[in-house]
Amino acid sequence: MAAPPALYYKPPLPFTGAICGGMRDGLIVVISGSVLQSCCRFQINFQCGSGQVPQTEVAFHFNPRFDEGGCVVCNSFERGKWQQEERTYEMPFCPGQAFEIRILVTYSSFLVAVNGKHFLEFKHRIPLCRVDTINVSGDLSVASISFQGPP
Ligand code: 9QG
Repeated sequence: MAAPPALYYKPPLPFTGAICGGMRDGLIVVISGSVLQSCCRFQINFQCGSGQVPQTEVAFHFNPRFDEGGCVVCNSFERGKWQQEERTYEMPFCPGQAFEIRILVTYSSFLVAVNGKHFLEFKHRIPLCRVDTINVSGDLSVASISFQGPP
């Protein structure tokens, strides 16, 4: 089977793709794009397989919401339901503006930086070895999704 690409260029949304090289400590996933002017929400999911919720489990759901006063909801979807939310009442994204999200995967957590600044940490709830797919959807456009870091 061919290896998944290290770069997805201008993927149409909703997008589901394999994580190049699989999840491992030191992997950096870079998502460049723009928030739509009319944005309510968008989401980035690191998930187990390419099915849709609720058929698949989501290890990390990153969900900026403009329709709730500007917050970012993080969660996992396990055993058929959404689990405990971790909310940040800070909004690093602006409708109509470009962004770069860098997600560093470590043995213990996802570390998210937005536009070059650390934003939040989400500790693993699902073992990394079960996570193999990235999914992006909602009110944004994506210029590229790339994977950097250890082979
Ligand atoms: O609302 O919250 C995160 O805790 C749910 C949302 C859900 C998640 C979840 O409906 O939305 O954000 O797949 C979904 O339904 C996502 C997009 C309690």
